[in-house]
Amino acid sequence: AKAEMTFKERAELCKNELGRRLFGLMEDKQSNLILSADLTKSEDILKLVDIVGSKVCIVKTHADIIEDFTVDFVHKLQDLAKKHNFLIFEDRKFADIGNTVKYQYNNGLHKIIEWADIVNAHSVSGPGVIQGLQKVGLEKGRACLLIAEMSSKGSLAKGEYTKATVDMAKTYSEFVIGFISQNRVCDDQQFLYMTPGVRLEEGKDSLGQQYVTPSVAILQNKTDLIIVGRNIYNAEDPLNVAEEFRQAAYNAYLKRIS
Ligand code: BMP
Repeated sequence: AKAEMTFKERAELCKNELGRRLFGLMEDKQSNLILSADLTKSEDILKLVDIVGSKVCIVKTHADIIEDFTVDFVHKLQDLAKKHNFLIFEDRKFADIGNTVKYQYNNGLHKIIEWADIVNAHSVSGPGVIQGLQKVGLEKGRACLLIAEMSSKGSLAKGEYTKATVDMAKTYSEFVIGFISQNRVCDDQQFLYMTPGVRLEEGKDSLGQQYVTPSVAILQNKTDLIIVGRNIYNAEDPLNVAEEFRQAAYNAYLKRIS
C-alpha cells in the first residue's frame, strides 16, 4: 500500500489554525494519545494530568462531573497545558439548536469558551449546532469535532447519519477539525479522527461501552488518535500505562506512514 501523508503534511490542508497546531504538536511530541480525565474532584484531575501530561497531546474533560469546579481549577489546568504542551478538549457533546448551544458554550457555570481549545457536538440537530458554536468559537480561535460514530453498543450514529455528519464537517471545515469516530469515516486528510473506547485488551464494561486496542483503532480502522480514560486513571502506575498507550498508538501511526 502507498504510504500515507504525515500529520505535518496534513496540517497544511486543515483550515483551522488550532487544528494545524494540533497536527504539528502530535508529531513534535510523538503523541496521538488523548487522556480522558474523568475524575470528579479537581485536585485528583490536576494530579493525574501533571503525571501523564508529557505523554498526551490532548486532555479531555467532562466539566459537569467535577464536584468542585472553579475558575481556579481552570487556571491550574491551563498552567499544566502550558507546562506539558497539550490542548484542552471539553467533551460537552452539544446537541441543541444553535441559539441554545451558543449560550451553553459561552455562558453558564462553566464558561467553556474561556478555557476549552476544542469542544464536540452531536450532528442530530442539524448544522445549526455548528453555526451556533462557531459564532462564539471562531473569533476565539477554537475548534470543534463532530460525533460521527460512538463506541457504545446499540449506537444510532451509523450509516446515513454518519455520512450526513461527514458532509456537515466538510461544509464547516473552518471550525470543524475532525470527528469522534470508531473508523476513518471519510478519506479527507484535512480532518482528524479520534477514537474513544480504547484499552489494552478488547472487551466491554457493564454499561454498554465497547473497547478496541490501540492498534485496531489506528492500524486496522485507520483513525488518528486514541482516547483513553479508565485504563489510565485507574492504573496503579498511570505514567507507565500512558507511555505504553503513547507508544502503541504512535508506532501504529508510524507504520501507516512508512
Ligand atoms: P473510558 O476509556 O474510561 O471508557 O472513557 C471513555 C471516554 O470517552 C469517556 O469520557 C466517554 O464519555 C467518552 N466517549 C466514549 O467513550 N465513546 C464515545 O463514542 C464518545 C465519547 O466521548
